Amino acid sequence: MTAPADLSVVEDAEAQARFEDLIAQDSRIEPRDWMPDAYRKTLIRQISQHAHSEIIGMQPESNWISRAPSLKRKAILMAKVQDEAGHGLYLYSAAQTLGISREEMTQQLIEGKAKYSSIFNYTTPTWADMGAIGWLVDGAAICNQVPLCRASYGPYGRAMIRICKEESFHQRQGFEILLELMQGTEAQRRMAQEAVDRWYWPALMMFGPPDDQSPNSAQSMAWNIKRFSNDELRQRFVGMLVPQAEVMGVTLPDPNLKWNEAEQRYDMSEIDWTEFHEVLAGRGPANAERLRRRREAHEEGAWVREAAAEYARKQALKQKAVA
Ligand code: BYC
Repeated sequence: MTAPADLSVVEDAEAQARFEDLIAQDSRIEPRDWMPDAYRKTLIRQISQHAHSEIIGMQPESNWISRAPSLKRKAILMAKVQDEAGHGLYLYSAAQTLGISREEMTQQLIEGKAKYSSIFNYTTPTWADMGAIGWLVDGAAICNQVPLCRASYGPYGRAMIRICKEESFHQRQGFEILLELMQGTEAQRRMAQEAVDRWYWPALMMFGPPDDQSPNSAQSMAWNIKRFSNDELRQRFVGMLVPQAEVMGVTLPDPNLKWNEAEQRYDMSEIDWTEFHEVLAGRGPANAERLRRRREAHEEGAWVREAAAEYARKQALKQKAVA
């Protein structure tokens, strides 16, 4: 007779084999499926960081809603910021299917223990920054996120499909803001160029460290979470920007940027990785302000959470009385 302990070893081995088979077939892993702990942890890490990025990412733009130059621009920007709140919520929900609660993730964020994208620690001093965020930041997000629609974890991939559709609209509205400024006065053209100068390098950093310094890439690619490496996506992004910059008439702020026909890639200047690590360590231009505002919003929203919990409690009591 097989002892119960041995039986669980056999079951684990079978579950592991089933998981590996699903990955090998490029199928999806669903919340009901067995998955290795490390796979679950990696997904929680990436999806929660992604959700936090969307939520913190609302701040640099919401700062401009009341100052947008026309009613039309105000309405568009408000819709975009609302979309970002929605993206955060889909992503928190996807992470919750892996066994972490929304409260736990929120706590990690407001205590400063969770990462979110480095890009949102930069400031937005002019209206043109709204154009640069849409064009460059959402553009980088699309490059990074379209492959994530095929991520092996079902709830993440499905959330990404909807998010990417909205990101395309965001990217176009940013392009259009910059295009309009570039067709305006000398001062408006300068404002647009300066915003591109400010956001170009931080946008390239969004893709993460160079491949040879990316500790998570190899395993995430083996699990079909990531489909391309950080450097591959960075190259793809630059390839997308070059013709668009020409149409707009802005200059990408890299004197060494040049197509290398022999290697079929863009040559470019070295990214300032010291700046990237400083921002990740909490010492970027707006890290402290972003966290302070997030904490404040969390405290201000306490009554909403209490009211929702009380409503849910009363509804549950009512349903129990009916049953
Ligand atoms: N910022 O081994 P690596 C948006 C961390 S929201 C901060 O390459 P991985 C939008 C990385 O987490 C855009 N941290 O990691 C919203 C890791 O640290 P841990 C957000 C970064 O996971 C509002 C360490 O560095 N998009 O579009 O294989 C308005 C080593 O890196 C960053 C996503 O979150 C960074 N830039 O690859 C407008 C996309 N880069 O966790 C727009 C989903 C790296 O080991 N995430 N780190 O402590 C991903 O695709 C991947 O997680 C990354 C990094 C490509 C970002």
